[in-house]
Amino acid sequence: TAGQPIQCLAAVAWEAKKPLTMETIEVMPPRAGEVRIKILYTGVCHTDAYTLDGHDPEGKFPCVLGHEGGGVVESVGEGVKSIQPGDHVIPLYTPQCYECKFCKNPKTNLCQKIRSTQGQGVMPDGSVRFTCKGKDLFHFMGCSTFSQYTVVAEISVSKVNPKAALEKVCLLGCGISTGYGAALNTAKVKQEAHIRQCGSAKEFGMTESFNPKDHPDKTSQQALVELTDGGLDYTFECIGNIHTMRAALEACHKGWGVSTIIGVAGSGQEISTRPFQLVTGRVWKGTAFGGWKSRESVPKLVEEYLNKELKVDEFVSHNVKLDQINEAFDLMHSGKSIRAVVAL
Ligand code: AHE
Ligand code: ZN
Ligand code: ZN
Repeated sequence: TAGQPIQCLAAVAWEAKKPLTMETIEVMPPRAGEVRIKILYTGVCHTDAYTLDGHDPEGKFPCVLGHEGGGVVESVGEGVKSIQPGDHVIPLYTPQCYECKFCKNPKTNLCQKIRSTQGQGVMPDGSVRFTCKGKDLFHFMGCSTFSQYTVVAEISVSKVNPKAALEKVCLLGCGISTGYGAALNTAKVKQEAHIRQCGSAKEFGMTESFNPKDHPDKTSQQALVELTDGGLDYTFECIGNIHTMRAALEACHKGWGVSTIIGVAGSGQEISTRPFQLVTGRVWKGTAFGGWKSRESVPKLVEEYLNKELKVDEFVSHNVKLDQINEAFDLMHSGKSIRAVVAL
């Protein structure tokens, strides 16, 4: 198949706010510095829904969504040195080129080498590798994992230990790495208990829960500050709601509380708070892909999983087939799933 177009199935997003449809698409061979991957599994993330629902200012249609995949390299383009056919890989929406000024700076993971073309839904040379019914399809987040084959830049590929089940570690392509890294790398949470991964349930180390509806006479931040003797040491906003972002900052303890934004807010939305909140020692931060420098870190996260130091299996709440991918979106919207993993 190397050097030839491949026909395969993909879930195509033809336009915003419409369900994905199953299509046979053509996937061009990888050009110089590119890799073609047979995607075996993909998670579905809220960011896929966010773009599909028309909230993403960078959303381009028609496109192939998906950015939480795992697969096997089918072929590589000219000059590709770091990856070979047969390698088990996780595509990376935050690449790592090792050359740009962001990659050279230990303070950030935000490689900018291909950020502008990635945001435009095209490969670094400005063209696309997908067609369907005679139309070009845009790429998404440099990954497009809702297709049985995809083409990505070499700098957007992490090679992982083939002993790790791709149907689990695909989730290290976004959700798990983002949450874990937000606590570890961005907020720099100190307690061991937290480093052992807080999640959404007791299974992951949760000891308390808080429902603002139980405090109808107060704002969430007022109630939380009272319940915690002055506020929380660390808060994380994961849902992309600007009101929760404010509440999460203001629920932090005066003098030292750190609030980290992970959630992606819709086009045109802005955050606000009284500057006094920052003057009095609360810190507002944000994180993308958990601050992990991706190509060097994802293989290590996979090793942590294999050594049973990092939970991954527990996040897979549902398994579906590619032609049921819209049901995976429904499960996510209804809050019934943690992660539905799609088998391609
Ligand atoms: N395209 C959006 C921004 C979307 C966004 O913030 N994406 C996150 C990852 S979400 C993972 O589920 C991210 O890492 N962003 C860094 C980047 O460079 O995009 C918009 O607002 O334009
Ligand atoms: Zn995501
Ligand atoms: Zn870079």
